[in-house]
Amino acid sequence: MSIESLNNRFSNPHVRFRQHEALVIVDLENDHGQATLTTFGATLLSYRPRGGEDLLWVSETALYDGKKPVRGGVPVCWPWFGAYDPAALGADPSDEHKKGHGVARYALWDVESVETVGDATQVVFVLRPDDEIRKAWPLDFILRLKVSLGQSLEMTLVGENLSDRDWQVSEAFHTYFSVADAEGLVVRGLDCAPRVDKLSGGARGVQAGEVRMSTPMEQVFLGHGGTLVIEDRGNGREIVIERENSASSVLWNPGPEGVKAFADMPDDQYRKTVCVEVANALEDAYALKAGASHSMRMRLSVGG
Ligand code: TA6
Repeated sequence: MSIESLNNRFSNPHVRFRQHEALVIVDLENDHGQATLTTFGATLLSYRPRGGEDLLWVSETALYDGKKPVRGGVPVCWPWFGAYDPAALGADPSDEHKKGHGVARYALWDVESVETVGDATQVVFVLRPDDEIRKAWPLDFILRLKVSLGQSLEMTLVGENLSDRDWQVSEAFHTYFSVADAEGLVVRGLDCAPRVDKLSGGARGVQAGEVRMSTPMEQVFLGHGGTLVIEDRGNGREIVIERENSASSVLWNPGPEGVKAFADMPDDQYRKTVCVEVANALEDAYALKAGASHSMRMRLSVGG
C-alpha cells in the first residue's frame, strides 16, 4: 500500500505514515509524547515521553533496506529467540533461510488498525505467514503487535497457533535502550532470579541483589516476571520496564571487541546502549497449543 493510501485509510490526527529509504515509517504524536515505528519487523524505533529524551537507541549506521532488521529500537523476536534450530521447529533442516531470533523481525507486517483509545494513540500491526516465512517456519499462525502511546508506551505481542499441532514458543522484545554509560549501569528487579551466563559457557548461578552491567555481557535471567528498573544516572532518569506474561530477562552488551563484528553499529557506541529484553527464553519457552493464543506485554516509562 502506498504512503498516500495508508494516510487515507488509517487517517488519525496523531498518526502519520512516511517513507524512509525502503521502509514505511509510522510517526505517533499526542499529549503524552512521540513514538516512531516501522512496518518492517513491526519495530519500535523511538519513544520520547513529552519533555523527555528518547528511551531507545538506534544505530547511526542502521540499515533501512528492508532486508536486515534495523539495528536498535525494539526488534520483535518470535516464534523463537536465539539461533535457528530447524529440527526443533519442524522446518526443513536444509533450509538456507536461517533467521536468527525468529521470522517476525525480518517480515513486512500489515497495519491492521489505528485508533484513539481514551487519550492514547494505538496502532495494531498484523503478520500472517507468506511463502518466505514458511521456508523457515512452516506452521500456520497469526501474530499481532499492539503499540499504545499513552501515559506510558505499551507493546502487546499476541501469537495465535492456527496449525493443528502444538509448538514451543520462545520470544523477546529485544529492546536497545539509550543510556549515558553502559559500563557499570545498574539494573534492579532481578534479585534471586536464576541466571545463565552465556559468556561463561552457560554457567548457572542465582542473582544476588541488583545487576551491575559490565561490557561485554550476555546473561539470561529465568523464572521471574517482576518490574525492571534501569538506573540511567548520567541522563538523570530511571527507565521502568513493567511486563505481563514474561518470565525471562536478557541483558546484553557486545563490549568493545564484540561490537567490531557488527557492521551496522559504530565501534564507540557499545557504551551508549544496553539491551534489556523482556522475554520467554530457554526453559521459560512455553507450549502454544493448536488453536490457542498467548500474549506478552511490556510497558515503558520514566521514573526518578
Ligand atoms: O539477545 C542477545 C543476542 O542474542 C546476542 O547474542 C547478540 O548477538 C544479539 O542478540 C544481537 O543479535 P542480532 O541477530 O540482532 O545481531
